[in-house]
Amino acid sequence: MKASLVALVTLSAQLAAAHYTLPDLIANSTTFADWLYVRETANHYSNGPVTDVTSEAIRCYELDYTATAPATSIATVQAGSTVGFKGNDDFYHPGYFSAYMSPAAPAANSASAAESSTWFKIWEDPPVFENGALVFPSQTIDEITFTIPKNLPSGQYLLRGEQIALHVAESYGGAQFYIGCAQLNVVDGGDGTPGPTVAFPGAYTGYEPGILINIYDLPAGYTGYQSPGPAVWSG
Ligand SMILES: *[C@@H]1O[C@H](CO)[C@@H](O)[C@H](O)[C@H]1NC(C)=O
Ligand SMILES: [Cu+2]
Repeated sequence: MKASLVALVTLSAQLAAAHYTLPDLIANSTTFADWLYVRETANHYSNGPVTDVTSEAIRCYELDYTATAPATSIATVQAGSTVGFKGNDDFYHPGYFSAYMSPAAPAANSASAAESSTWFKIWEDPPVFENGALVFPSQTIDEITFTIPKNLPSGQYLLRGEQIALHVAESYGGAQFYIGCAQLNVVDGGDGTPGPTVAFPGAYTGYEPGILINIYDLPAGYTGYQSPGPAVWSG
């Protein structure tokens, strides 16, 4: 009995360790402190994922819907520059990475910002279908980086990084969403019109072939990973 308790405790520790958060904004080639520019998430201690795509948590997963945004700083970044998120651990799970942005009114640190259909996707790193199997972006990296589109108009934005982990996604609600939202003031922007836009919640139903999928037993005639959400706006 004692041995099985030890085994259980060890297993729980491994499960907890196999989750992660995205607490650090990367900008200007610098990795900033935990939760300085990224809204602190409700899983800051548990590291657990969001699994309900219809919940408010799917937007930014804030610890507190009213207090977290104003408590978080706003980072000034240049359009066309490289930004990203560093995790608190390697992104262990096989999954699909993407990044979205939304204009944030009245400001990036407003709790009520970006609650409607204003989010557009600026980057993705999908699995590749090769020799009958899905090959996933590296699971030994602990950061993702990408470019703020050069033509993005200057202004206040939220930047939402996401991994949809797919290791237990074969049943509805099994996919695990690891999310972080950074608060940005974009400068030196252009006159592009970002789109198509979606809302969070709303962007996903949970039944998309890129979310409800058994990655270890692909359907007959499978032709490749279909990214959930809108197409990437590259500016
Ligand atoms: C990044 O560099 C720009 C240009 O020098 C500067 O205005 C901005 O404050 C820097 N951002 C951060 C988060 O340090
Ligand atoms: Cu996990």
